[in-house]
Amino acid sequence: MKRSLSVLAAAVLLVGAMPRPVESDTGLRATVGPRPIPLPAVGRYHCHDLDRPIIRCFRAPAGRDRQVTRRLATGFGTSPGADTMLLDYYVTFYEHASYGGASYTTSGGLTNLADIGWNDVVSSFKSLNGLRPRWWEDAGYAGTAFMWSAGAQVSYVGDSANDRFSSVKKYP
Ligand SMILES: [Ca+2]
Repeated sequence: MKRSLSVLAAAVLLVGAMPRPVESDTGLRATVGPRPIPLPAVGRYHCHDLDRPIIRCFRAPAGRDRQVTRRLATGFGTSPGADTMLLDYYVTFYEHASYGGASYTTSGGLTNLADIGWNDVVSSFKSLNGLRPRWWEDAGYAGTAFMWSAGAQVSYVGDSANDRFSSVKKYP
Protein backbone atom coordinates (compact mmCIF):
# COMPACT_ATOMS: atom_id res chain seq x y z
CA MET A 1 0.00 0.00 0.00
CA LYS A 2 2.72 2.38 1.00
CA ARG A 3 4.62 1.67 -2.18
CA SER A 4 1.63 2.20 -4.47
CA LEU A 5 0.95 5.50 -2.74
CA SER A 6 4.48 6.69 -3.40
CA VAL A 7 4.19 5.62 -7.05
CA LEU A 8 0.98 7.62 -7.25
CA ALA A 9 2.68 10.61 -5.63
CA ALA A 10 5.50 10.37 -8.18
CA ALA A 11 2.98 10.27 -11.03
CA VAL A 12 1.21 13.34 -9.65
CA LEU A 13 4.54 15.16 -9.37
CA LEU A 14 5.38 14.23 -12.95
CA VAL A 15 2.07 15.53 -14.27
CA GLY A 16 2.54 18.70 -12.25
CA ALA A 17 5.93 19.27 -13.87
CA MET A 18 4.58 18.99 -17.42
CA PRO A 19 3.85 22.26 -19.24
CA ARG A 20 0.26 23.35 -18.94
CA PRO A 21 -1.74 23.50 -22.17
CA VAL A 22 -1.74 26.98 -23.73
CA GLU A 23 -5.43 26.73 -24.62
CA SER A 24 -8.11 27.70 -22.17
CA ASP A 25 -11.87 27.50 -22.40
CA THR A 26 -11.88 31.13 -23.50
CA GLY A 27 -9.98 30.15 -26.68
CA LEU A 28 -7.16 32.55 -25.87
CA ARG A 29 -3.53 31.49 -26.26
CA ALA A 30 -0.33 33.37 -25.55
CA THR A 31 3.13 33.77 -27.04
CA VAL A 32 6.40 35.55 -26.28
CA GLY A 33 7.80 36.05 -29.77
CA PRO A 34 7.41 32.66 -31.47
CA ARG A 35 7.28 30.74 -28.18
CA PRO A 36 3.93 29.65 -26.72
CA ILE A 37 3.56 30.29 -22.99
CA PRO A 38 0.93 29.05 -20.56
CA LEU A 39 -1.96 31.51 -20.26
CA PRO A 40 -1.43 32.12 -16.52
CA ALA A 41 2.13 33.29 -17.31
CA VAL A 42 0.70 36.25 -19.23
CA GLY A 43 0.59 38.08 -15.88
CA ARG A 44 4.38 38.19 -15.78
CA TYR A 45 4.87 39.99 -19.12
CA HIS A 46 3.81 43.07 -21.08
CA CYS A 47 1.12 41.88 -23.50
CA HIS A 48 -1.60 42.96 -25.88
CA ASP A 49 -4.55 41.09 -27.37
CA LEU A 50 -5.17 43.12 -30.52
CA ASP A 51 -4.70 39.85 -32.44
CA ARG A 52 -7.24 37.88 -30.46
CA PRO A 53 -7.38 35.01 -29.81
CA ILE A 54 -3.58 35.36 -29.72
CA ILE A 55 -2.14 37.31 -26.79
CA ARG A 56 1.28 38.68 -27.79
CA CYS A 57 3.70 39.19 -24.89
CA PHE A 58 7.00 41.00 -24.49
CA ARG A 59 9.67 41.20 -21.82
CA ALA A 60 9.54 45.02 -21.79
CA PRO A 61 6.59 47.39 -22.20
CA ALA A 62 8.36 49.21 -25.06
CA GLY A 63 8.16 46.06 -27.22
CA ARG A 64 4.44 45.78 -26.66
CA ASP A 65 3.83 49.51 -27.20
CA ARG A 66 5.83 49.48 -30.45
CA GLN A 67 3.76 46.63 -31.80
CA VAL A 68 0.48 48.24 -30.77
CA THR A 69 1.55 51.47 -32.50
CA ARG A 70 2.55 49.54 -35.62
CA ARG A 71 -0.79 47.72 -35.65
CA LEU A 72 -2.54 51.06 -35.56
CA ALA A 73 -0.35 52.55 -38.28
CA THR A 74 -0.76 49.61 -40.64
CA GLY A 75 -4.32 48.71 -39.71
CA PHE A 76 -6.14 51.81 -40.86
CA GLY A 77 -7.44 51.62 -44.39
CA THR A 78 -5.47 48.51 -45.28
CA SER A 79 -7.78 45.78 -44.09
CA PRO A 80 -11.58 45.89 -44.07
CA GLY A 81 -12.98 46.30 -40.60
CA ALA A 82 -9.54 46.67 -39.05
CA ASP A 83 -10.06 50.21 -37.76
CA THR A 84 -13.17 49.16 -35.87
CA MET A 85 -11.27 46.39 -34.16
CA LEU A 86 -8.23 48.53 -33.41
CA LEU A 87 -10.29 51.38 -32.02
CA ASP A 88 -11.77 48.88 -29.60
CA TYR A 89 -8.61 48.74 -27.51
CA TYR A 90 -9.53 50.70 -24.45
CA VAL A 91 -7.18 50.15 -21.54
CA THR A 92 -3.65 49.26 -20.47
CA PHE A 93 -3.59 47.94 -16.94
CA TYR A 94 -0.64 47.44 -14.58
CA GLU A 95 0.42 45.17 -11.77
CA HIS A 96 1.62 47.99 -9.50
CA ALA A 97 0.70 51.58 -8.73
CA SER A 98 2.16 54.34 -10.92
CA TYR A 99 1.99 52.06 -14.02
CA GLY A 100 4.65 49.66 -12.71
CA GLY A 101 5.24 45.93 -13.03
CA ALA A 102 3.63 43.70 -15.63
CA SER A 103 1.10 45.28 -18.00
CA TYR A 104 -1.59 44.33 -20.50
CA THR A 105 -3.36 46.24 -23.29
CA THR A 106 -6.76 44.82 -24.17
CA SER A 107 -9.22 45.26 -27.01
CA GLY A 108 -12.03 43.13 -25.63
CA GLY A 109 -13.74 41.95 -22.51
CA LEU A 110 -11.88 39.64 -20.16
CA THR A 111 -14.49 37.60 -18.33
CA ASN A 112 -11.99 35.99 -15.99
CA LEU A 113 -8.68 37.71 -15.37
CA ALA A 114 -7.51 34.56 -13.58
CA ASP A 115 -7.31 32.85 -17.01
CA ILE A 116 -4.38 35.10 -17.89
CA GLY A 117 -2.74 35.35 -14.46
CA TRP A 118 -4.22 38.74 -13.65
CA ASN A 119 -6.73 37.97 -10.91
CA ASP A 120 -6.60 40.41 -7.96
CA VAL A 121 -3.49 42.10 -9.33
CA VAL A 122 -4.42 45.40 -11.04
CA SER A 123 -3.26 48.52 -9.18
CA SER A 124 -3.23 51.19 -11.92
CA PHE A 125 -4.47 51.69 -15.47
CA LYS A 126 -4.56 54.06 -18.42
CA SER A 127 -7.77 54.43 -20.42
CA LEU A 128 -7.21 54.60 -24.19
CA ASN A 129 -9.12 55.97 -27.17
CA GLY A 130 -11.26 58.17 -24.93
CA LEU A 131 -12.92 55.00 -23.63
CA ARG A 132 -12.70 53.43 -20.20
CA PRO A 133 -12.74 50.07 -18.51
CA ARG A 134 -15.40 48.88 -16.15
CA TRP A 135 -14.04 46.51 -13.53
CA TRP A 136 -15.71 43.89 -11.37
CA GLU A 137 -14.49 42.23 -8.22
CA ASP A 138 -15.68 38.80 -9.43
CA ALA A 139 -15.23 36.86 -12.66
CA GLY A 140 -18.08 37.02 -15.19
CA TYR A 141 -18.71 40.75 -14.61
CA ALA A 142 -20.18 40.05 -11.20
CA GLY A 143 -19.92 41.52 -7.73
CA THR A 144 -19.05 45.13 -6.99
CA ALA A 145 -18.30 47.21 -10.11
CA PHE A 146 -15.68 49.97 -10.30
CA MET A 147 -15.51 52.73 -12.88
CA TRP A 148 -13.76 56.03 -13.46
CA SER A 149 -14.47 58.80 -15.99
CA ALA A 150 -13.89 58.24 -19.73
CA GLY A 151 -10.21 58.57 -20.62
CA ALA A 152 -9.13 58.30 -16.98
CA GLN A 153 -5.45 57.79 -16.20
CA VAL A 154 -5.44 56.21 -12.78
CA SER A 155 -2.02 55.87 -11.15
CA TYR A 156 -3.56 54.09 -8.17
CA VAL A 157 -7.05 52.60 -7.99
CA GLY A 158 -7.20 53.17 -4.22
CA ASP A 159 -7.21 50.92 -1.19
CA SER A 160 -10.82 49.80 -1.72
CA ALA A 161 -10.13 48.56 -5.27
CA ASN A 162 -6.45 47.61 -5.19
CA ASP A 163 -5.71 43.99 -6.15
CA ARG A 164 -9.42 43.18 -6.35
CA PHE A 165 -10.43 43.18 -10.03
CA SER A 166 -11.39 39.83 -11.57
CA SER A 167 -13.09 40.85 -14.81
CA VAL A 168 -13.13 43.88 -17.12
CA LYS A 169 -14.81 45.17 -20.22
CA LYS A 170 -15.09 48.33 -22.24
CA TYR A 171 -17.53 50.98 -21.13
CA PRO A 172 -18.38 53.96 -23.36
CA1 LIG B 1 -1.14 45.04 -7.63
